[in-house]
Amino acid sequence: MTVESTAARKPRRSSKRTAGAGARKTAAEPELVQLLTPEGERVEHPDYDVDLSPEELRGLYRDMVLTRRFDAEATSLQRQGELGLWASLLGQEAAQIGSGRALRDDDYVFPTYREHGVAWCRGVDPTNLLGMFRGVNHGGWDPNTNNFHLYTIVIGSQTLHATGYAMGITKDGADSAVVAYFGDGASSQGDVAEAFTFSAVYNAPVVFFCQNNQWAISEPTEKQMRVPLYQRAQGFGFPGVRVDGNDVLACLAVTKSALERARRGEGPTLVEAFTYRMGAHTTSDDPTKYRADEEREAWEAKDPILRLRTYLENAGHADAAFFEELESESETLGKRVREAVRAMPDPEPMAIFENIYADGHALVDEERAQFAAYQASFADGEGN
Ligand SMILES: Cc1ncc(C[n+]2csc(CCOP(=O)(O)OP(=O)(O)O)c2C)c(N)n1
Ligand SMILES: [Mg+2]
Repeated sequence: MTVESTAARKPRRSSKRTAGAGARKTAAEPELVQLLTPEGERVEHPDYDVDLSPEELRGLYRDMVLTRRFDAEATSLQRQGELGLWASLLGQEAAQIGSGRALRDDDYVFPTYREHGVAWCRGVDPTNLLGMFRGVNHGGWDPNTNNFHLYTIVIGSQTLHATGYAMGITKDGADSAVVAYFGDGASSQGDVAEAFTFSAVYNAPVVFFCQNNQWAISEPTEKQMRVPLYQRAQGFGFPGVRVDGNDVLACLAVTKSALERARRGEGPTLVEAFTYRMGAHTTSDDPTKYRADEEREAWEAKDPILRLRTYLENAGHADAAFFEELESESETLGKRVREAVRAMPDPEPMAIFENIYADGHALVDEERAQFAAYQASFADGEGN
């Protein structure tokens, strides 16, 4: 259900569209936009819909399977000592692929550190992400190659970058839009409140896509909010909507609608994708210390990949050959990723001073000179 503000001056959808809803099967959760139930049954929603061909549906399934595979490889590589850290997206594939596939090429994404599925949709090579977690590429890639900004670890800060970028789009007179990804924990940050205020007042074309995965490391959502997260938007003067974050179709439909609204010049939307972090916060975390196994088991029944598979099979949209081929593609991806990580060279030490300021900076020059002297002190015959 969408919360519309009076400031947004957008009329509610006509009741005509909802009139027949009684005859249709609707989602069980009152506040949750859902188009595909956990049992894989296609349901209708009065405000949101997607019309996808069997090929497009298989494409979404493929994206989710390959993203999960890549993520599992990364976790294993960290356990083998090949990566310093990994933040798994396990369980959040639908939220990321659904929203990621709603984007246009000229839209811009500001991710946090767990958006591997969105990176996949943007065409960022997974090995780039792994280079960062191996500590060999100094944190990045060229954001403008895929309109996918660098991973941001300072919680919530990227919502401000996204808002500023979106305000710039308006000044350029373009009709592209921005998506800022962040988590339930990040929603408690002052930066996020500031981003909401600025984007609302300046009518910035930005979609705030919050993956409420129920946990901020060991802090449950009860310690972050008194009202459902999506309702916060109302106080800032823009719509908020809660979507089933494990339903790739609903995530696609809701994000598309929010992006279209932004392009029409109607300002921001807060999308709360209600999902679950199935794994640990990162490979440095042990969730058994603070949450019960039953909770994870309950969410396993809502698995985003399984429900789409059930739907594809029941609707006759995918056959055994498709799933077999995908399994072999998945194996190939895993092998490619493992080999690429192991072959990554250590970075050239002085490279850390590159790509900081476009035109150089006196302080960086000073630090570079100091570090060069320090490096030189290890040369034969010196420092003994
Ligand atoms: C400003 C800031 N404060 C604290 C941290 C430490 N920290 C890293 S991740 C995290 C929790 C974030 O939770 P959430 O926003 O729900 O995202 P999730 O990890 O669940 O995807 C915290 C507190 C940080 N990185 N930045
Ligand atoms: Mg969280």
